[in-house]
Amino acid sequence: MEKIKLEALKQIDLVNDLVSLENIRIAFLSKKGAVSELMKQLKDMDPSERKSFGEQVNQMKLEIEDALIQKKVVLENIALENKLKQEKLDIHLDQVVLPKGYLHPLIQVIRDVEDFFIGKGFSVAEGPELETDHFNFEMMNLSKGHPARAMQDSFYVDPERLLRTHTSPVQARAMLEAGGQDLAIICPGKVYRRDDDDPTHSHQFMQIEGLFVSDDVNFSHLKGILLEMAKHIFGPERHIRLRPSYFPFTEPSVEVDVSFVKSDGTPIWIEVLGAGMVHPNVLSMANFDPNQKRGFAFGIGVERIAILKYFIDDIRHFYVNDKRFLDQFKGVL
Ligand code: FA5
Repeated sequence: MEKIKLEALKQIDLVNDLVSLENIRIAFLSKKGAVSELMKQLKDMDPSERKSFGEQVNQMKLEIEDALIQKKVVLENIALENKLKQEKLDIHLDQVVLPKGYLHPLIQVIRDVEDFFIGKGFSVAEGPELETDHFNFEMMNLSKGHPARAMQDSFYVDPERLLRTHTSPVQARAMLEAGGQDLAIICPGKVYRRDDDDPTHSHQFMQIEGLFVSDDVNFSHLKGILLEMAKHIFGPERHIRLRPSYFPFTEPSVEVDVSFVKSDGTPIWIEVLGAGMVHPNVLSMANFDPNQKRGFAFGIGVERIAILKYFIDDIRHFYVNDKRFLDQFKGVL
């Protein structure tokens, strides 16, 4: 009896599926099963033994039944879980992988120049693209009818308002806001001129204005920071050259060229910006005492920097949104 019981319990323990479990039940508990066979011995037994034998067989039957039921619950749960797993309905849409955007090469150049000047303690200022004649010209020492206005012919909205021809009006706005206090700002932004488009000129382009006003600033500070900027943008082997020039809002004024080696190996200079010491008239119009404060200023052509840095042959590539062109600047900065 004990052998039968142990054998039944062992088989129940090892079984892994419901069909085999049912076969075990049949083998031990059905009418022709091992336990029923034991019961059949009862009728040939001495009545004195019959009772306790019967009780023991019943007890064994109960134990085997109990093990069968417990195992059945376990196997049914496993079967249910497997079924649920198989029938699981995934309602997610397939993942749509969108291409990752990147910055336009001109914005990359602006960010690079901003990084450089922010590192030097400058802050970034902004001004309106639709500017008044007053700020675009008069506050820049270009009174009405000044002949130098012809260098920057523009798009007028009405006689007093125009699309700004340079970022220099931000100098005047920032100085007025500073209320006579020292300041160091740069201002990147779009500017507009009635220029004919060609490989190096556009009617809309970008500039980065720079202005530093303090008690003891002089021309060598201007030269030093521009040289350092050129090396930051183009690499340590670059040099700059300053040529005397004329802007009504700076005195003295210079045009700044950066050294460049053409693809055939010829070294040349290419103009990238205008600069100079802020004209005393510009300082006093913005409520600074020109006997106490001096300043330097510059206006960088962003496209020119990008053209030189990335060897671009036509400025118009920057504006037509040809992905074949733009894709070349993925992750440059
Ligand atoms: C000016 O606009 C002055 N406001 C710069 C300045 C600021 C001088 C502060 C002194 C002090 P200019 O017109 O030279 O200067 O323009 C500056 C730069 O803008 C040029 O060196 C050139 O790189 C770029 N630039 C000028 N015109 C165009 C154009 N049509 N298309 C693309 N870039 C241009």
